[in-house]
Amino acid sequence: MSEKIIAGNWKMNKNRNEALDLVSSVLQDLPDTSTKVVFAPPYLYLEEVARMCADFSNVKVAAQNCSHYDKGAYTGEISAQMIASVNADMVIIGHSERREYFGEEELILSEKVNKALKYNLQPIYCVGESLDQRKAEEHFDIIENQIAKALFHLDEESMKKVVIAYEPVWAIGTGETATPEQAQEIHAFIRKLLTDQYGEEIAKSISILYGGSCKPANAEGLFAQPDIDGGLIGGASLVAEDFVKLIEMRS
Ligand code: 3PY
Repeated sequence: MSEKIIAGNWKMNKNRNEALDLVSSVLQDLPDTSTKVVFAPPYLYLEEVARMCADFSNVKVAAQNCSHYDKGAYTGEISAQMIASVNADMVIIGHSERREYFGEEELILSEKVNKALKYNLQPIYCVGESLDQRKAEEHFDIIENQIAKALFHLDEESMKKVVIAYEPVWAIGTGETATPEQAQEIHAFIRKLLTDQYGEEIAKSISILYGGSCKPANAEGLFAQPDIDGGLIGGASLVAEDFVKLIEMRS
């Protein structure tokens, strides 16, 4: 069975004090749950956040990106090994903002997935179509391409460690959300791709999260869908009470 997960992608928000305050508030009000809770703060705070979460077995810490290089003369880059060395557990790879503003494509993203796995970080691999692609009814092809090219070289053991997040680009930072039916349709399609490639048992064990303006006001319908295992949360993860509410709703 796939794990339930609520992951907060903070993006480039919060100074150090604000970051630590947010984590303490969430931990203080953390519901008693087996749902996996993930904080993805900016790199700078990973070590301290990991330390704060160390006593909570279901709370994990993720970086928002990692380099596709192992190490060396790559000014400004942060490697998967560095992220693992400060006790983070996971890394978001291929968020649409990385694809759009930093030109990241499948070839590089598949290498980032490899690097994450090499250093025992669980990848949260993001996929999603733009509004134009959806209007042109290309969304299934786009998602298939994003998944096949970056993930289908993995063997079964590696694939089992991957989390997938479906984030329609038209629903990110726009206040728009996919309807539960639209999201479920894509999640079921992703599950089918995984089944065809790796078999039903592995496909059922992989968590597929919905992202894209997911918040307490719209999460109920989304989380009720059979193939939506949780959420990758943007803005609502920056407000402790909203994030805690989402954890409760997914518990
Ligand atoms: C959003 O909800 O805006 C996100 O991009 C989550 O990753």
